[in-house]
Amino acid sequence: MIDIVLVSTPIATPNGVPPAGIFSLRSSLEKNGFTVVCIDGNKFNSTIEIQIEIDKYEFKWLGISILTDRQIKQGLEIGAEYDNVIYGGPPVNWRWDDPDFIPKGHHYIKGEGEVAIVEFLKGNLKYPGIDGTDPIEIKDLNNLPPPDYSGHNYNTLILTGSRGCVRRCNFCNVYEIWKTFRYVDGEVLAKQMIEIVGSNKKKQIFFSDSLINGSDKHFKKMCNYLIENNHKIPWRAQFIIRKKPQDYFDMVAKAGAVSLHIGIESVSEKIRYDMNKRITDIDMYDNIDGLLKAGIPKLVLMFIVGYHTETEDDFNQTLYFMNRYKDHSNKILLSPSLMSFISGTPIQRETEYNLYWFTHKDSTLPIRIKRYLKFLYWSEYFKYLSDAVLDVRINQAKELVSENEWNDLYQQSITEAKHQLSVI
Ligand code: B12
Ligand code: SF4
Repeated sequence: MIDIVLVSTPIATPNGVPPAGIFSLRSSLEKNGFTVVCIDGNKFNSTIEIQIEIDKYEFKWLGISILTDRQIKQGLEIGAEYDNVIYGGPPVNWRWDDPDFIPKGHHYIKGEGEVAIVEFLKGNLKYPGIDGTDPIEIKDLNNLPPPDYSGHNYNTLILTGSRGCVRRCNFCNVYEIWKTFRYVDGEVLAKQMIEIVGSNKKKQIFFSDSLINGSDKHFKKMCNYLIENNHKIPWRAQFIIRKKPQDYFDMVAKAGAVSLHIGIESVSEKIRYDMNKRITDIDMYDNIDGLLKAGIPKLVLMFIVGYHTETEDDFNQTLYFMNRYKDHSNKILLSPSLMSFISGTPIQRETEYNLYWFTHKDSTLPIRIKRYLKFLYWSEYFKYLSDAVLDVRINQAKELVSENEWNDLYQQSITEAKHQLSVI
């Protein structure tokens, strides 16, 4: 009899990335003597197929991992067939407290699961986070073993170097979910990378951190350990811009970074400060230029189009930016999002902001959509986007207005975008 079968709910765009939650729980459980089987829901085509796989095992508990709100329905469908179920994952934090949400007798754990699930299996149902009580954060991440992916073949492995964030951008909910910033010692993290990759040189690490260089001291420690010990492990991560010399960017490249996601959000320095992003123009350009010069193969630059204080002049700086880097578009991928409300963000709670959002003449939905379409048009023109991404993004914006309104906005945006291109 296995103590627990852990199953992850499939996501629509897995990109070959493993469900790190269940493999992180597995290593903590096994360290404490429990037997575990992990089932990656992405490997199956339907709920029924997942249940058939689950039914191959005799188990005491079934743990269902739900990554985003989009997986809630299927997660509940899977669990509905069993009595001995425990749920976990980010959406559980804000949806599961409704007493009618899950069948009687099912359990759930809020927050980080590594310690709580061990306590649950030991029978300690009073441990914080279980069945609606407030969870507590794990103070020292150094005590957690890295996720155990053994027996499962992935080319990319997710690893966590830190939880929480050192920044406070006002459109973001990360620091509401993970209240304190905690990190794994840089040298310990480098050793975990080496351990989970093993002898397979093709494997890549994908860091789940909000910012891999949130603690700059430990980031440098990790990079230097990998460089000094000649470990060439490719890794991808989210990276924050800071004032740094060129040898810092060279260190990042030498340590194995193959792709860095950077939240630029807006080309306008004023808007970045309004967002509490607090990155100066000088630092933004120095970092992009420095990372390109160091030879990082891919920079994924994330943008928010249509922030409520953005004016046409702020937005138009985007075109200058795209033109400036056009010779590097094979190394730069632009990832725009249309500004929207995320629950739990400071800005969503500000009444003044809400009034502005709904009533201000410079920040109407049609204006925001037009800017977004121009952003997409220019990105495609300069080859910063793939066609697949372009279609998905256009369709997302299309859903926000009526068909007639969409056709007008589309025509106007393309005409204006072409005109602006012709005069740069
Ligand atoms: C990597 C990642 C992805 C990857 C997916 C990788 C994968 N695993 O398959 C990609 C890039 C594909 C992705 C996509 C999306 N993502 Co995402 N993603 C993340 C990210 C950065 C890391 C997840 C991770 O691996 N964490 C590390 C592991 C160890 O943590 P964990 O999974 O949370 O598991 C812990 C606990 O949750 C708990 N737990 C988990 N499962 C279980 C099960 C049981 C039984 C128990 C007891 C406990 C438990 O214990 C674990 C250990 O502490 C998180 C943010 C973050 N830093 O966590 C966002 C995050 C999960 N994503 C989010 C979102 C919104 C999305 C998208 C919807 C974005 C979009 N608009 O397209 C899409 C959804 C895709 C889809 N089609 O469904 C949100 C979810 C919020 C929500 N309520 O929906 C998050 C929290 C980011 C955020 N701050 O908003 N994502
Ligand atoms: S947007 Fe990124 S840098 Fe800003 S608070 Fe959120 S996770 Fe941190």
